[in-house]
Amino acid sequence: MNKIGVIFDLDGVIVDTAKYHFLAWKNLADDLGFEFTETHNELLKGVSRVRSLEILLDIGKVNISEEKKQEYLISKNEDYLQYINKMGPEEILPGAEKLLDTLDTLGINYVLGSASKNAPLILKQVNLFHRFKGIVDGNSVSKAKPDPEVFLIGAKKLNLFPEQCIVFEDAIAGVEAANKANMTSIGIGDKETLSEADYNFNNLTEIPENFFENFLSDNN
Ligand code: B16
Ligand code: MG
Repeated sequence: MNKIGVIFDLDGVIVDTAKYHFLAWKNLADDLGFEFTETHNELLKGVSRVRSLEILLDIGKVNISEEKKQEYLISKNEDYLQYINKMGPEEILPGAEKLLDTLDTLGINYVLGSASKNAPLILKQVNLFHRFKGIVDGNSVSKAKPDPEVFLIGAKKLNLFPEQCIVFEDAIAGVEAANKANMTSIGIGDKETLSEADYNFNNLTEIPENFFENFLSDNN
């Protein structure tokens, strides 16, 4: 029996939905009358929808009622979903499908561990939903990353202890969550930004063929 499992973040690891979040948040900022740049958008990566809105309102120095916030959360998501509904398998990031194939061949189970409440829809759009043994998303957690909750639930779905789980993440908050959960963290993206990760790769095409075999022999 294999004694390791994998937990994948979604945005920035399997697909790049950050560009659609950007367009939708920028629309809201335009309506509110302030500039929202791609650099600002970096601050929202891996962060929950509610927290993203708070960061955006801070950037624009806008003060609004709770009721208005709820309204904006709904309208931003409706806007975002227009882009998501047009997504297809061609948007899967390079190396992702090959990596899933490798895990299937090795008999290693994998689940999703994403902050997004839209994660099931996105995975269905790109035709990967059926491949995951479980989905942990923004609807399943009460505490957002960097809290380890999302990954600890993922470990339960894998029937594994946290130490047996390997997490692929592109956001600082996600790497922190994986480390707090006592899992092996793999940072995907800028090595300097994700310096807290146990391993770093620029993207999934860089994962060596024998990467998981080393873990299997360590754990057996
Ligand atoms: P939603 P991940 C995260 O996905 C995104 O990186 C982040 O920018 C977004 O705010 C969050 O999902 C919530 O998304 O509005 O769809 O619920 O990286 O955790 O897969
Ligand atoms: Mg991410």
